[in-house]
Amino acid sequence: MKISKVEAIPFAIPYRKPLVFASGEVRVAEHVLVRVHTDDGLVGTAEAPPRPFTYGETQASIIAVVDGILGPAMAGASPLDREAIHARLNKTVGNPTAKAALDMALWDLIGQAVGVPVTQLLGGFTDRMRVSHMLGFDEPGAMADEAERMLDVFGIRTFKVKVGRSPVELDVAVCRAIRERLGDRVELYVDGNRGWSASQSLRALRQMADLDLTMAEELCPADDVLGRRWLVEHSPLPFVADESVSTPAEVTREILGGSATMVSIKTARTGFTGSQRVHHLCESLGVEVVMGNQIDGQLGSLCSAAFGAAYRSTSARAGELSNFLDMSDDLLADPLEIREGELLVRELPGLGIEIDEDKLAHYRQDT
Ligand code: MUC
Ligand code: MG
Repeated sequence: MKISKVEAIPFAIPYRKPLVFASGEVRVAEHVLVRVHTDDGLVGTAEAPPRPFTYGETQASIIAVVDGILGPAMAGASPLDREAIHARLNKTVGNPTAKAALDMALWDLIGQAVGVPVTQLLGGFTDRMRVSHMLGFDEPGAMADEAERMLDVFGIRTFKVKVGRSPVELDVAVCRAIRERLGDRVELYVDGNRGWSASQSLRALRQMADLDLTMAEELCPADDVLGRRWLVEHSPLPFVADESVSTPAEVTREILGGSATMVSIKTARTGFTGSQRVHHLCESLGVEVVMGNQIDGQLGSLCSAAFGAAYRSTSARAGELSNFLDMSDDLLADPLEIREGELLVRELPGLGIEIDEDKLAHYRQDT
């Protein structure tokens, strides 16, 4: 089995409900579908979500790097030789979501070739993930309405609330409104996407001390090195590193440097191979993890769930797996379904992805 062709297909699907947060916003899912073909007729599939405000990648840059460098670097290799392929890919720095999508497509190929679901190849800890929903910026009442709808319709009981606006009282009021509306039926945590300074962050955490939040994510920039350490030292909550830990080495640096106490694992940026390294590293360091969301579509969410369900620590908490619910449509022939707040992994070989070719023809942007 040798890699014969690598495709990077741009597509665009509008959001019904745009997601707005401190570092940016997403109104249209302008993603890249990656297909890795082998000479024996298998096709491995994954998607790359460009996030210029986090990694500097764009849809055009992902296509250029896959078509011009990464795809040719993989050609002729066996998908089983993942470490050799990564050594070739890593001769080019950066481009995390492009590399992650290619990595996940390789695992999809391997799973199909041996007839085993990827989640079992990875670890096979459980068959499901509890789901956490991410709530983007709006007025307090509207965000409480949205959380209530997610609880009523999908049974979701964990919410990550986007914060990071000024004055901090705006987001404090949002968290208070959601807690007042849903009481102790739900878990709440916050993500600032680096929007606050260290001192604003601590002020906000103090004002929210009675709201029983479970975690605080990336409230201020990790590049504010001493301010961030000071904040983490004084934070009453576990402090999650997200965009500051896009590689295993960054995990080591941020955790040992005292700039975070938990880690968000995103398959969209570290694929399965890199996410395994992050998982094993966190396990060895005794650091808790949460499965994060890169504002993924259904393909990306399916990949996150496959990884999250594979290990004890990644499935211990609800994973952020539901933002595709805000999209107007998607590409999967057999759409994901969240029921009673849970997402089941697919029991099919590989990742169990079947693309609806009519939808792809409709949403692709290169024809
Ligand atoms: C998140 O957890 O921060 C928004 C920016 C990004 O990099 O990911 C999303 C969600
Ligand atoms: Mg985050």
